[in-house]
Amino acid sequence: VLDAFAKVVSQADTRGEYLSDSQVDALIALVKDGNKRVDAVNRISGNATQIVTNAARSLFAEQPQLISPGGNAYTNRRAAACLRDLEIILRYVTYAIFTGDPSVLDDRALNGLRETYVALGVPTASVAAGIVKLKEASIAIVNDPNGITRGDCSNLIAELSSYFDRAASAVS
Ligand code: PEB
Repeated sequence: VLDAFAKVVSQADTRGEYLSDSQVDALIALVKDGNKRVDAVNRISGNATQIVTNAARSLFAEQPQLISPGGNAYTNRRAAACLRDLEIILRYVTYAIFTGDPSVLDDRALNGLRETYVALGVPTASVAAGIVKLKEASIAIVNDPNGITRGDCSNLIAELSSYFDRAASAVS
């Protein structure tokens, strides 16, 4: 599990070199925009229940076979497991956007997740569709212009998207 700083140090040490100017510049940019990152984390964390519930509701509306008899989210127990899984993914994405590095997401959540779903008979394409819904809802909340100083968040949003995409492609 690395953050953006630890990763650069580890890479430089592997080469036995000092940090390069471009590496330092990238980290300075990350510090300068750090408040945006923390705001994004706070907004997602503070609205996590809503993000997860709406993503699941929308997934089940589009794929009603999931909650019909024989479906993988049929019975309250399985529907609850599904909501819980989406919440876990969302939580690890907030860690990744906070640290500016996906390794915590990769190591603690995505590693082996696809194999777990295949073994459980959970339809992986449906999980991926659920993650895309988490992404859309999270971006809408992070980009909400109300109650925040406006600024250019395009890089941050692109990075945030990449973590959801990474999760979706890891399971599908
Ligand atoms: C991953 N999910 C499930 C299980 C595990 C995970 C390990 C089996 C154990 C259990 O049921 O609790 N756990 C989860 C995760 C991490 C972890 C992400 C990361 C650190 O430790 N079913 C659907 C939807 C989808 C879904 C498509 C989007 O139809 C999920 C939600 N996951 C789902 C369901 C189960 C499950 C388990 C329904 C229960 C399956 C079953 O018991 O038959």
